[in-house]
Amino acid sequence: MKHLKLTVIMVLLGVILLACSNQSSTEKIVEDTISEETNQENNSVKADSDGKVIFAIEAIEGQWQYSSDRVTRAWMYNGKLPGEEIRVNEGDEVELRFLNSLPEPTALHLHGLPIVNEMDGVPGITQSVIQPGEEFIYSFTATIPGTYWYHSHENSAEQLFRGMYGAIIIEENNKKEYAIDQVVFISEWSAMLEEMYDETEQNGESHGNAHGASHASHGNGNSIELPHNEMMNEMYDTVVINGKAEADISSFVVKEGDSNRLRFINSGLYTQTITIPNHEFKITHYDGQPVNEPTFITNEILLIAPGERYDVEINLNNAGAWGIEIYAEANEEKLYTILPLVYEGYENERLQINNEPLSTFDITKYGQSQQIERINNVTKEFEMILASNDGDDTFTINGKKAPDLEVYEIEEGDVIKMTIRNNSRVDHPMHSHGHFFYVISKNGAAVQGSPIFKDTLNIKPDETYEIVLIADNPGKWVFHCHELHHAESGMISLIDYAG
Ligand SMILES: [Cu+2]
Repeated sequence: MKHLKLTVIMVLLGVILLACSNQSSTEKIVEDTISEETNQENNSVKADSDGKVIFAIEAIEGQWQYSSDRVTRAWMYNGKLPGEEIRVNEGDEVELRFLNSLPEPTALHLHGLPIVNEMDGVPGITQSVIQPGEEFIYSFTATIPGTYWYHSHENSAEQLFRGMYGAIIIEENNKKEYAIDQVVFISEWSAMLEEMYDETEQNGESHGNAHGASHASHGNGNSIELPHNEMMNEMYDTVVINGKAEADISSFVVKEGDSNRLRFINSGLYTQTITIPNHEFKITHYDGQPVNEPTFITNEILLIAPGERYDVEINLNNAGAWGIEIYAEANEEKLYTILPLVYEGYENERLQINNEPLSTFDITKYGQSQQIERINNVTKEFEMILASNDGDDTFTINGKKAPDLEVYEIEEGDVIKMTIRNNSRVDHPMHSHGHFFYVISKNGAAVQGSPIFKDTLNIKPDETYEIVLIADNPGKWVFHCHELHHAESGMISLIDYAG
């Protein structure tokens, strides 16, 4: 069996990618007159005289209590974890006036949104990194409704771990009113990792490559040899739901018949499983995009990989106190938690979890099929071979390791068919910036159910998918693994085309 040393994994955790930039200095915020507050309870949301919706977002350090015995020094957007929710209407012009009050550089990626390239928030590719004390205005038009999120794209494994993520919800025009419309962020936390990060900082080392040097002698000074996934399982100890753990996780308190939309977002590093007990449920959206004619299903486990979103509607017709089980597929024993779903009047009852046989949800056979004309005229075909070598300290795309990027050269208007194959031993949730894509086949079998239109697709070991991406948004866009350790260890490619 291949092994890697603790030293190596710590380098892997710490490397800042793509940090250098030759682009012009950060844009300065423009002072506009703020005429009206759109939300009285939320001082960070304003509308200006042109009707623009403006959010003030500050990245700031603070204390965060995950649970009664887990307090951490977190990095948060507006002091919240998850960060300030950006909820806007379809068609809105939106500005995020972002201020970096952290001790280190950062940048803000708008995950899933089909925005213009300069707003994509990838230092070294689309903008200069935002230094401590600097500001940057992210602006976009809320064109396509859905569940999105924003997060750091700089030193991202550490910055997301410390809390730098929040939801962006674009509500449909004429949208259905839900009694419950709520985001459920799933991530993980690690006491060991926090200690390691803090130790690096106390030693006065900069973030990034410093981790390797620092952590080589962590603990008793002996390196521990472990495969990548076992090292992960040693480190991460807690599942976090909406910034809370264990008994501090907020319950959904519901009434029978309540209409609902639960927007699950995986902001962590593990593929997580969601088990909704003794209720029918529908999956209405993949990565914010509607499923064609979803049907109610029961006793199916939903897998959600890093970066993915699933909107779920539960048929609330079975009053009681229920526990939605959420656990990491690769570490059920340690990374397991329960999200309570409690009907009014049952608050003091013991939570019941699923006790029926379960199968795994198959995205390729769900909902009704539908012809998508525009994906039929493929103009270019590419491969994306995902691999790791030398004991998983390096993750590659077509044998290349960032910053030596595999570049897919295309032109505006191309219809690209990409065959993605995972030759490694771990999951790779691949995320395309600035574009959704259609999943058309899995392991040689065509998708039978609803069209699958997503921006993040998990490729498990030995799986092969074909996707079709339409080049309708020119720029330099990264297409990378959202297990951020893998991205920081090389698994990043680039789609590059002019308009
Ligand atoms: Cu990966």
